[in-house]
Amino acid sequence: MFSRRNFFRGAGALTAAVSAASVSRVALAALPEAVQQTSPDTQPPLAPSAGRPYRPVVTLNGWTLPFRMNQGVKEFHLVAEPVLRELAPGMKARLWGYNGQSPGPTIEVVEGDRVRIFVTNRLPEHTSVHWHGQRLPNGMDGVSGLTQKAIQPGQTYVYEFVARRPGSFMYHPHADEMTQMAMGMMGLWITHPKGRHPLIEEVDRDFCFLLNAFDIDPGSATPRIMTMLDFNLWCWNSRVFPGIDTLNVRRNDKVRIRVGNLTMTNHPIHVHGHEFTVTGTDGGPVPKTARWPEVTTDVAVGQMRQVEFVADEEGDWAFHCHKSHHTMNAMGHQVPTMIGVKQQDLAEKIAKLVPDYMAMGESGMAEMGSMQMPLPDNTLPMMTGDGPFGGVEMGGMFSILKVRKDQKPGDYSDPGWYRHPPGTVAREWTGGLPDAARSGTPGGQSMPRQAPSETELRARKPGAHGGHGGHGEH
Ligand SMILES: [Cu+2]
Repeated sequence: MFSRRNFFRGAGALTAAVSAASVSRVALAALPEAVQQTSPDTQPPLAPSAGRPYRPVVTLNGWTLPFRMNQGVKEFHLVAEPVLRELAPGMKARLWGYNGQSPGPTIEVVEGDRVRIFVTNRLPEHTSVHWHGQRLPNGMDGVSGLTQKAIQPGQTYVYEFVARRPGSFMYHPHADEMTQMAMGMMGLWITHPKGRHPLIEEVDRDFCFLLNAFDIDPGSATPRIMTMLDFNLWCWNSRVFPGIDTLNVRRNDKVRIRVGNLTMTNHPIHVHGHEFTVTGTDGGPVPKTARWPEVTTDVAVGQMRQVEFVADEEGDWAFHCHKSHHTMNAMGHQVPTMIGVKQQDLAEKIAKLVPDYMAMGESGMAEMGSMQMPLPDNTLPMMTGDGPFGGVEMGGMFSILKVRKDQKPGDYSDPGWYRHPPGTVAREWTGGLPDAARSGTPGGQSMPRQAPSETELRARKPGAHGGHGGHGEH
């Protein structure tokens, strides 16, 4: 929950050290409170304390920054600082973020609001904040060197503009971006419409999260910032499965999910059991004539996608990035394909040299999800997670949409696993099996071959006994 400690009370040394900086002590005393968040759990929606009403969003494994109203202006206080973030139980990372977490808190305002954001820099290097997607005066755009001086360590800068367009936006540094975004500095910004909007529907549940990625060697805690593509932790809001909270909704709820991508590659975001439409981007609402149904939408780098659907099918529906390597945690790469390779003799020989050596991958990688291999401290298994029917064998960008008829309106708590009605779960077939149908012609219709080739490949089929389906090696 929030920690309402006075940020400057615990930082006397820092305040003294920066007394010569650009903001005087009197001005500091007038700053809005820098609320800190100490938990990586999804916080409940934060109803607005003043100003025009709106239905607040829920940030997955995140929270919304409280504001204070000062003579009609909504004031926020962001503190850029090093943070310790739990990526999933069992692994913490040394990141940079805002107000105690990476990503920083979500900022929620209403179309037409005048907004003032104080940004205090507690990083070891300069920074700035760019308000991605906003219409604003050029000097408030946050590009250090181009539109403002960089915010030096210890300094506080103030940004002020009117939130002109409703929609889904982001914020992130525009100073030493490669380092600061690779370290986790980013956040969401939601501008709610000020009244009924022809292209923005009211919804029952409004979720949001950012796609981000880290490269952290197993056993270490600080991201490698020079990595360009080969990240090993694919995150939603700096969390990986099974650390990502589930999206819990009531059946027939109208659901909106806003996703922003601040990684270095695209992510096709996919939901099971429902179709959605993309109703908006960071460029604004999509005209109704330009919407079509999808079950996957690609979120490219630097984009936001806002999808909507009616959650009318009860169950536990997988919700994930469709790049299979992005639903893996560390160790998912640089492992040779061993499918079909008999490793037993080899493993015994290697074990004499490397006592912990395990042969793996002979029949696919699924065994990785269940094996209890010795792991270095502070890392996660490549794939993991236990569902009601066994191992889920996932990691990274994976969560679950839980649709329940008895989920209370406004209740975001986890209802547990879905209880399937009798007869509605796929099951083993135990009756007789017909022989598999085979083509009677030796080589296609247009060009029959003259004789079977000597180098014909055989399929290895484990467990194909009793002649069903044709064993490949008789
Ligand atoms: Cu992905």
